Amino acid sequence: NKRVRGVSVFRPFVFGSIAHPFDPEQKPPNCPPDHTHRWEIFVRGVNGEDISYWLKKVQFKLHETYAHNVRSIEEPPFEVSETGWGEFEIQIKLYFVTESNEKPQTLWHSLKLHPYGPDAEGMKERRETVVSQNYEEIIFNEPVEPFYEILTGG
Ligand code: SLL
Repeated sequence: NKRVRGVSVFRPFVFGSIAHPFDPEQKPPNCPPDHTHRWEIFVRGVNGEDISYWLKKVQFKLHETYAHNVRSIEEPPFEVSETGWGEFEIQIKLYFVTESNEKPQTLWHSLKLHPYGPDAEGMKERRETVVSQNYEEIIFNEPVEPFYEILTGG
């Protein structure tokens, strides 16, 4: 497969987490008693843009305290929903469509459950949704021709 020389193609996306504290009275069914939050980790397009034409699969590696802690999501939405009590680093591995010939790329995200701010102690007791997300751009340098066609809609 020939590469398109001298060309770089950028594709934007967003990845991160959103966490909601439970109402202590309303824990989800089958939820362990020490869990305090429901959270999601996700990789998505900017403004809901479809990214599945270049992103084939996302593997999220959760903390080892989770059963089946490696979660592979093969189609959009590329996200995992869980409950828990603690913050940890999540490894996110991006797999590109077969035509791309590209190796997977790894990102890291710190799952945030608690709001941070000047009053750190008090903040931990505050019950609010915590969003932690990053805008990122993936760069495909000298993509192979079939992938270049896909990327540019050619
Ligand atoms: C900590 N380093 O000690 C972190 C680890 C692990 C979080 C946090 C649920 C596990 C389960 C969970 O929230 N694990 O019961 O499935 O703070």
